[in-house]
Amino acid sequence: MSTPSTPAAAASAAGAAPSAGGRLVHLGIGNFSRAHTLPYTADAGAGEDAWRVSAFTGRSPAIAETLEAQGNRYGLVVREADGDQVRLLDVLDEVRPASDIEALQRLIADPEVSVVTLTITEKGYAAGDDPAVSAPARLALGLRARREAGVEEPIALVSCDNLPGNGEVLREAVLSAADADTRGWFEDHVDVISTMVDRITPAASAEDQRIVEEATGFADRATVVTEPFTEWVVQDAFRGRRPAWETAGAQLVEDVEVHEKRKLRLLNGAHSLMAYAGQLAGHERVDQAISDPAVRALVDALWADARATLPLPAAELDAYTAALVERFENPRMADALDRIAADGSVKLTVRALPVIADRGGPAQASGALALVAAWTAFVTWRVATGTSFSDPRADEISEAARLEDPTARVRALLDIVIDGGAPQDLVDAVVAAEGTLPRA
Ligand code: CS2
Repeated sequence: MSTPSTPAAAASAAGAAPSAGGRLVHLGIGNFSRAHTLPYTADAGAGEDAWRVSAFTGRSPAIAETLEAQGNRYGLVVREADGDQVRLLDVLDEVRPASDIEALQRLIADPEVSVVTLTITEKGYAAGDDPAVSAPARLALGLRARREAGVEEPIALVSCDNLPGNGEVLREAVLSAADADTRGWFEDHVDVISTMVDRITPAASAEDQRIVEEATGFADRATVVTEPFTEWVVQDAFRGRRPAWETAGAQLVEDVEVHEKRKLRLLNGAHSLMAYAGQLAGHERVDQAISDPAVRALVDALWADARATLPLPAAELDAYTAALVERFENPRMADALDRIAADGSVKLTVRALPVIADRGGPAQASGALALVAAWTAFVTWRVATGTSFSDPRADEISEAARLEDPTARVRALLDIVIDGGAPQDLVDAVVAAEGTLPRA
């Protein structure tokens, strides 16, 4: 399986264009990667040019068992406005639980592996340096094994999560968990790549599994459902071999930052706003929320703020937001607001707070402010009604949300989210904005 690792081989690989097949490791296989990164890799080359994937799960190992039991193939349902396109994906060679660190080290130490893609969610980058709970820490152990094996071929770590500068965030997370020798070796051997990923991927149902079986004859227990739209903008900074993702529609660019900001502040910002304000207004799904004029007005106000922070032509932003409305309105997607509501304490710092800061403070950013207020009001409502919500800091949030005095409550909630504490003008503005949100 491996080719001999020599400096000469490394030199010829350095600066190499996308090339004939290889193996990549994926960390955090979930619905999103099965609908996005894996199809791009599957479509990047066939036959001798095919790339194969060894994947690891996130915290729950369940998907590894499900996929192994069906030969690591799975069905992808692309939900078009007027019907479904179904295809079977066969790009995975193995799927292992995250806890199988030995297998990860063996793979990363193999010179045939030159790419690691990650979909570990926003909170995965702040998981610390304990390999038992942190993917970046496990990756640091893998890189240590590669260094100790004397592999000279460059390896690229490709972040596919919704964070601005996700490559830099990944670099910091891996380096802070790595031993000193691996930190010293890193610069010459490892590329860290930022990417912007986009494809809305709601949870699939048993009915979707039936649709795959009917269309293909394959009894699938790992079906994913997604929208026709897909976008991947990848920083073009690989020294080593990689799949020719551009042949599958990805864009390789020098700088992904503006693409990341556009997507995070417009798509993901609106998503989070709908997730909180939409549920407070009595909705369960994205298409219902965007069709409610009161929620739509909030989305438009958020977009007005976000657009003012983006260095892009108005016509491009008009086209982008118009396309977003269409994507959100698609009733066939049945995308649950509660899926998007998860992990608000991490998402707000990316989707709302930087917009408020770029606008010069809450008084200049009522649209982005409403997103923060929708979150504080949402968690307060969930705690008051004894309904759980998913967040890495759910315990602290619940305690803060129980405070009776509105100013003390909002301050305590925002202090969880904002390093160094929330400024008073933001706290006061959020308390006032909570009162203006539509309620069921
Ligand atoms: C959503 C994203 O879960 C969320 O917070 O906003 O999963 C969103 O669907 C994707 O980023 C779309 O590309």
